[in-house]
Formats: sequence, structure tokens, C-alpha cells
Amino acid sequence: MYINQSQLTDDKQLSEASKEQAERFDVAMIGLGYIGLPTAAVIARAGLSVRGVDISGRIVDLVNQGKVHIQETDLDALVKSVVTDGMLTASTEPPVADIYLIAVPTPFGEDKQPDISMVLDAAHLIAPVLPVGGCVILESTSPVGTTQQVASVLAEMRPDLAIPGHCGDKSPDVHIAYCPERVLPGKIIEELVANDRVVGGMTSECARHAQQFYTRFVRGDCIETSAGVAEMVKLTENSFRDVNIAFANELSLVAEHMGIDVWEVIRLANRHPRVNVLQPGPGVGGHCIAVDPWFLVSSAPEQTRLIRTAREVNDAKPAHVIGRLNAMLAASPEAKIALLGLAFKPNIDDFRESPALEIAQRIASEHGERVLVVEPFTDELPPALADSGAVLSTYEKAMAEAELVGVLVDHDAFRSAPRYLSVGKIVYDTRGMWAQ
Ligand code: SAJ
Repeated sequence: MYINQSQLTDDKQLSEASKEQAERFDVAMIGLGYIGLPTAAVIARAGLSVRGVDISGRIVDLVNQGKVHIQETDLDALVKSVVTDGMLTASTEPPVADIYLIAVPTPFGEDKQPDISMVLDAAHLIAPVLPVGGCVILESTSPVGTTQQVASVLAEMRPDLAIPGHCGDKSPDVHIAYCPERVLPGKIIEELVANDRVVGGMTSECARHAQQFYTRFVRGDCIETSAGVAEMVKLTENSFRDVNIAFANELSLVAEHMGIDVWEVIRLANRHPRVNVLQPGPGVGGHCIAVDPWFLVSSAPEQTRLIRTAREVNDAKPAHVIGRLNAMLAASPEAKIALLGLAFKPNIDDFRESPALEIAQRIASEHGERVLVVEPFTDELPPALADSGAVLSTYEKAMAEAELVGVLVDHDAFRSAPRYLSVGKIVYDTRGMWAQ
């Protein structure tokens, strides 16, 4: 077992570290966020001992109490159960483990360049405790080549180990792979088990080793490939969706310009056996689809005109909606407006990177007292709206008070609410919720 001697200053520390490291886990999950925590819990449920690692002491404390810091279907009960059973524990320090999974954020900066510093920090964290025979698997959405950079960090910090890609003809001491998460927020626990996984190794032996690990808790197929292909597969999936949503959003602008109902156009076009147009909306939100295409654009700017343009079309949609709602408010200066929904998509309580919130914030900043926000997934207005003068209302009250309505999110709660209450109102429906 490897101990980073430079971090140990005396015998007492050495013996404490030895005690801690004597406890070897099947899996160490680095990052206990939206992907890491559910993944750790699902793996623990499959009977593997899991140590979750996070830089936040608050998150570590919560998890050790069997509690969660995020909202996700069935997650709280699952975490409670695996923590009670002793299969999931958490710490701010990395343990010795057979498998290290990295699921940390990979945001982009102002210049749309990917920031993989948290992935590389995770590699630095793992390096001192990585044992011979250990396996490091990156799950964070990453630019092509990131897994190789993880290997470089490990090679630099652990010259005593033969690291794939850095050991010539020598047989590697550890395995390194990339396996992107592909789960949909709101269905994470279900999809972690059901979805196919693409497992890309630094070598084919790395891929095989990582693939065998995933088959222990995944019911879908686990398909082996190279790390570079697996990295690009993930970016391809989200770019595919972004480009197709941009097409739908562009159609909505064209149809609006021509006075045609875009929802009817899409519904009828989709009756063609080889056409499947997605749905227009107020813009693309969330932390993946609006981000990941930029990872392809930054790697190959000359080759990605379509992907870049799709991003720009989707990013421009909230401003268009704000313009339309402002025009409605200007045309009826006495009227109040009901804004339905703040979440980044239907039936979730996640308001981060939400075009609906961005729109509500802009409308409320100019017309605060005239704005009634309806969002069944919160008990209070988010900070961005708190001092604007807008009020949080119920669907029924808002429909009684407002003459104008902006549909920003098509939550099921709105779809099943009494439609007749909106009759006679001036409606701008970004989601086609009330389309015929
Ligand atoms: N949206 C539309 N029109 C549509 C579909 C979606 O405007 O027809 C909008 C949504 O309202 C939302 C945004 O797009 O604002 C993204 O929503 P989403 O449901 O398409 O995707 P995410 O971001 O919740 O999750 C995606 C998924 N990727 C794909 O479907 C290819 C998920 O499988 C990934 O794991 C996730 O990104 C991720 O973590 O990368």
C-alpha cells in the first residue's frame, strides 16, 4: 500500500494514516453532487463498499447522517438505506480503493473554454493513495483528451507506478478509463441502472477492467471502446440534442413571424415516418446541453459552425421571449401578468441555469408589482426575484388577478390545472402547453 510520506510528519500521524488506509473500499466516489451522490448510492445498493469524497464538509456530514443535499426522485430513501447499512460513508479525504470514480463539475469560463481544473484536482487528490491494481474512471463530461491529462497527473505524481500511456512496453500497474454519465435529472436512479454505458479505456485492458465494474450495477449494455471515443460520444449526445432543439426554436421564430401555429406544424410534420422535430421552448437550460457543445467548439472551432450556431440560436431565445412579454405589458399598461414556471424544464425543482428564471427576473426587474409568479416547486421566490416586487402566487389566484399569461414551463401541475381559468386572457405560450 502506498503512503505519501511527504505528508506525514511524525509517527503518530503515520499510525493514524495507516489505520485509515487499512480500511480499503471497493469504490471511492470523488464528488458527491448531482451525479456522484446518486451513483455512489446505487453502487452501494449493489453490495459494494463505497466511500464518498467531497471538498464540502457540510455535504460529507449530511451524507454520513443519511441525508441528501439535492432533490432527486427516490434519492433520499436510497441514501438513508445504504448509509444505515454501512455501505456508504463519506469523508473529505480520499481512501484506498479498488475503483476511483471522478464526478466533479467541468464548467466553462467567460470565453466558453472548458475548465477541467476540478478533474485535475481530483487526480491530484487520488494519486497519493492509488494502489497497485487500482482503477481510475472519469465520469465528468470532458473535452476529448481529458482522460489522458488525468493519466499524466497520475504519472507525474506517482513515478513508482506504471501508468497507461506513460510506461512504454511495461505492463501498467493501474487502469484508467472514461465512462460518461448519461442520466436525466429527475430519473437519475432509474437511468443509472437501465441506460447503456460507453466505457472507454486508455488501453483495451483498461476498458475491459472498467466494463466489468459497471456490469455489477448496470442492467443496460456496457460497451467497450477507447477513452477518446467515449469522451466524444458524450459531447455528441448533448450536441445532437442542442442542435435539434435549436431547429425547433428557429421554426418557432419563423412560424411566429408568419402568423402560423408552430405546434400544429411540428405535430403534423412528425406524422412523417422519418421526421421527429423536438419542441421549441423559452431557451435551453440546465448544466449540460447548454455547456457541452462548447467543448466540441473549443476543440475544433473551424469545424463546428453548425454546433456553434445552434448554441447561439438557443441562447438568444430568452431575449426573444422577454421582448414578446414586454410588448404585451406595454400594450396593456394596467394589466398584471402571470408567469407560469421557473424551473429549467418541466416537473423538476431545479432553477439553476433556467431560461424561465432569467425571463422572469428580467420582466420582474422592469414591472415588479405587475408580476405574479406561479411555481409549484417552491415555497418562496428565489433570491434573483426576491426584491423585485413580484409575488409568488397560486395558479388559481394568478388567473383571477392577471389578464396576461406567459407560459415558461409546462409542469404537469399546470397541464392538469383548470384550463377554463385562462380563457379570455392574452397568452404567450413558449411551450405549446395549451396548443390545440
Ligand atoms: N428542451 C427543449 N425542447 C425539447 C427538449 C428539451 O427546449 O424538445 C430544453 C429543456 O426544457 C431544458 C433543456 O432543453 O431547458 C435540457 O433539457 P433535457 O431534458 O433535454 O436535458 P438535460 O439537460 O436535463 O439532460 C441531458 C440529457 N442528454 C440527452 O438527452 C442527450 C441527459 O441524458 C444527460 O445525462 C444530461 O444532459 C447530462 O448530464 O449531460
